[in-house]
Amino acid sequence: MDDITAKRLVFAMLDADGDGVISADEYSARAERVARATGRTTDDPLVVVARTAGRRAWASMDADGDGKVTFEEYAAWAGADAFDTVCEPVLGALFDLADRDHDGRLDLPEFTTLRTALGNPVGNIEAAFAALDADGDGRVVRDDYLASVRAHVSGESSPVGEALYNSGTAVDPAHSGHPGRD
Ligand SMILES: [Ca+2]
Ligand SMILES: [Ca+2]
Ligand SMILES: [Ca+2]
Repeated sequence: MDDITAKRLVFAMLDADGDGVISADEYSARAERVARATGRTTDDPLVVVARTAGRRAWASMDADGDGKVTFEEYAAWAGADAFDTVCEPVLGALFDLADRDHDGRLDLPEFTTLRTALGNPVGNIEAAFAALDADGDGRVVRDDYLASVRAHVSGESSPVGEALYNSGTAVDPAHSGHPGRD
């Protein structure tokens, strides 16, 4: 998978309503969905951390400050540097919401709750979990999860990243620049 394809897959998931831009509400809804799915209250300190990191990430993506993140803005922004400074705190905070016993590991039901709330199809989640759980102990380690997503958005080969983000809707021709039939 090339770099631009990998970024398109992530963008398609972030652009939940498929209108071609990631709105602030669309992005912030992710943290709120994970909070709800994990049974946390809106004032839970971990929810506040995730919300704050998410707001910061979205603002840094909207380079021209017009309140919309286009694919061009996202593609120019996404990569290893942005991941390390902005994305990792967001994904780490969301992971922590799902990590009920705070041991830095998620079992399959917890991982499924997290990734479903973030918009992944369940079939992809199970494949990603299996790939991430290298030692087969039924737990996915926080650092392994973050490293795999980092590899995916950095354009490195990442089977886990592909499993997480590749879905039928993500490669919808209507959003990939091909002319439509209508
Ligand atoms: Ca949108
Ligand atoms: Ca913008
Ligand atoms: Ca845990």
